[in-house]
Amino acid sequence: MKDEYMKWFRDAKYGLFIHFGLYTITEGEYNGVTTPFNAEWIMNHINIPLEEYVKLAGKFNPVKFDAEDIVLRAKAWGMRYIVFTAKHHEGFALYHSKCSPFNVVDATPFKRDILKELQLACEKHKMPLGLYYSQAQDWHDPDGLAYHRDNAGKDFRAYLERKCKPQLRELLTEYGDIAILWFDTQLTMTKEESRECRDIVKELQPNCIINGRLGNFLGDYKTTSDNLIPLLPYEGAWEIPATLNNTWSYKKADQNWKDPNEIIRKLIKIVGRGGNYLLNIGPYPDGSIPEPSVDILDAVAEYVNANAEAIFETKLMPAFPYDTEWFMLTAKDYKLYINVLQVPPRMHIVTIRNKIKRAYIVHTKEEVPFVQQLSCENEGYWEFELPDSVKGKKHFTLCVETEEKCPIFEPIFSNA
Ligand code: JFZ
Repeated sequence: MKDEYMKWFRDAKYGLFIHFGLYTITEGEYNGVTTPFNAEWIMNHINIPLEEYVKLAGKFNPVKFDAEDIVLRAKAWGMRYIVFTAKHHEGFALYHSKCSPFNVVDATPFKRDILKELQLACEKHKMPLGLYYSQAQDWHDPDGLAYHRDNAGKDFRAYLERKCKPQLRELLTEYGDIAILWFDTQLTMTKEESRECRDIVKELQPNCIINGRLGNFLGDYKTTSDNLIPLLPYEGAWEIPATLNNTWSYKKADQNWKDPNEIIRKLIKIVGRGGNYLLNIGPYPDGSIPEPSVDILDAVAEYVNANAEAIFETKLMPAFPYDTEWFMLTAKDYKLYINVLQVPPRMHIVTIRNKIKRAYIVHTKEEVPFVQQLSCENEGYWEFELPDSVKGKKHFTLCVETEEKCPIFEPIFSNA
């Protein structure tokens, strides 16, 4: 298969995004002004002069950053890969870059190579590591682009040759196997410029997967707009980058944390439609993980770990024609998973035509008696007798083994 190297990614379904940089120190606020949007954009959005912004480096000292803890938490949360900000739009490198002294080792009192620590922890625990890299926007380099700014007069080719391409080479030769190169905001890059970046990745690490934001349709998969879930199943490989509140890097003023049940619902929707959920944390300035993020991901992990077979290695399935609130579907060959998010007093489902062989509760393996017949409107009608072990629970998943390889959903209007 031409994209065999993509298989692990398509099966992985659920990853941890980490946004960490100088912007973290601001917590979304500078000189008493709170940025109105994402905290990692603060320099751009509230117009902090570069000569002021670079002084943040002297305060960067995340002494509680613990790569081992982060990787072990990601595993406990059921996440199958990590994507970490090696260099965001601010231009600051979270690794010891030899081609730019504006980096965590040379420019801060912290002096530790954060990316090296994360790489070693990921290797130790067999966690695929991806790197976020802003390949066009660089608000520190005089020839790097900036969104919503006049970029006329900048020599972008000079920036590509002086910083972007050498840093890609550093990242792909000095930090082990890189599972994903997660590019971002190509802005006015030409197809040729995107192609040059792709060629470096594939020359140095052919199996490294490239996301859609390299630009000019040269990625290996589709990256949706932030937090935007496609309504219908999507055949290709795709991933949605998403937040737990409304910012990527930590923002004191943004305590709009999402409910774990909303995250579970989104995860099942995304997986059922063939995608990956890349869910973000933005560590505090001291490097530790915000408690609300931990609480949410711990709660989501209860569902993910109890029902892992209904999430990972699942396959794309046709769109279920009804808008259901209390359950959502995922599928494998000869298996349909009914992910019950609000446990009903009686469980019956219509409009599925598959022939049931057996049904069981995923997290207990308890067999579940069932009735299969036609409804008064001649639709497929399934009814299940739920065991006491799931009554009163927040959620559970029922696996229905079917005679057929793929789900068969009734069209809403048919004369059959
Ligand atoms: C970008 C970054 O600007 C942001 O700071 C964060 O890192 C996010 C994950 O990626 O934001 C984007 C980029 C592209 C789109 C939306 C937000 N888009 O294509 O819709």
